[in-house]
Amino acid sequence: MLEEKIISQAIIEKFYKKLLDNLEVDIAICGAGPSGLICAIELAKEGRKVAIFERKLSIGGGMWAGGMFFNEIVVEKTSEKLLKDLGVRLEKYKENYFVADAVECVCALGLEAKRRGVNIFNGIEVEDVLVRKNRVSGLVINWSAARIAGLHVDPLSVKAKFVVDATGHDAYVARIVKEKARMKFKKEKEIVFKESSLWAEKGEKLVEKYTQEICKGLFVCGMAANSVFGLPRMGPIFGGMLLSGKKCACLISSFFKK
Ligand code: 48F
Repeated sequence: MLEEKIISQAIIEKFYKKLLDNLEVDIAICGAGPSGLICAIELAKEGRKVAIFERKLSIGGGMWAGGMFFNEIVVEKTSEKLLKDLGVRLEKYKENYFVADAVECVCALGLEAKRRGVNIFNGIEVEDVLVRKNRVSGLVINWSAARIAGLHVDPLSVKAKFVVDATGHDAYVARIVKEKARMKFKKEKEIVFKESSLWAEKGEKLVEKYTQEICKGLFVCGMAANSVFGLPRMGPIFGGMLLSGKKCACLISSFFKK
């Protein structure tokens, strides 16, 4: 015997509790692409309370489609271990080039994040930020479906000790902080909000280097970092995304240890 009312009750009660539990978190990450997922995993490993808000129904961002829908991804030696540790099978293609199935990578990242206790809210997008005492202190969220339907629905808010912009090429959160919250960035003169043309080697090196706290409480990682600082995109190579997410987690973690 199956009772539809009980099925509905189970879903509503469980989700309601999850949302309530995440109205205040240690780290709120916007975007469940590779950089956001790795960042979340590393922080959750240390016992931090992490929530990710992803506007699409699916996690994985640009990782599913490899290059031009050819769903294989390439990583360098420096990040091979990060994927291996998640159980992803990699093949050495040439010295310093490793390939892995893109779908396997996304699934492994998602599973690890869930197993580590990361709360992933898919279908929910970030539309604004909370700023208190000149510090980014949380995210303002809403159903992606409301925007798609063109409905005016007021949002809800989530408090966070740290916020991560892992929105990829859009650098959405950083833009909002600049345009709406009108905050000044630490390296104001270097901020351009326009990634430059594809250059794999340069883009990969710089994405990790430029992963940082851009104003109090707000970190950028992954392609969002390149976008904010006008650095080259790197195309279908993903090692830099993983290393950037990991670096972001280390930087945030060091604040907790202070
Ligand atoms: O684009 P995405 O995969 O970002 P990433 O982690 O990785 C970049 C690579 O995929 C690729 C590349 C190769 O190295 O350059 O592009 O930097 O994932 C970003 C995620 O953020 C979501 C978006 O749907 C995607 O899944 N996102 C963007 N804006 C919002 C958002 C928003 N306002 N609210 C919630 N999610």
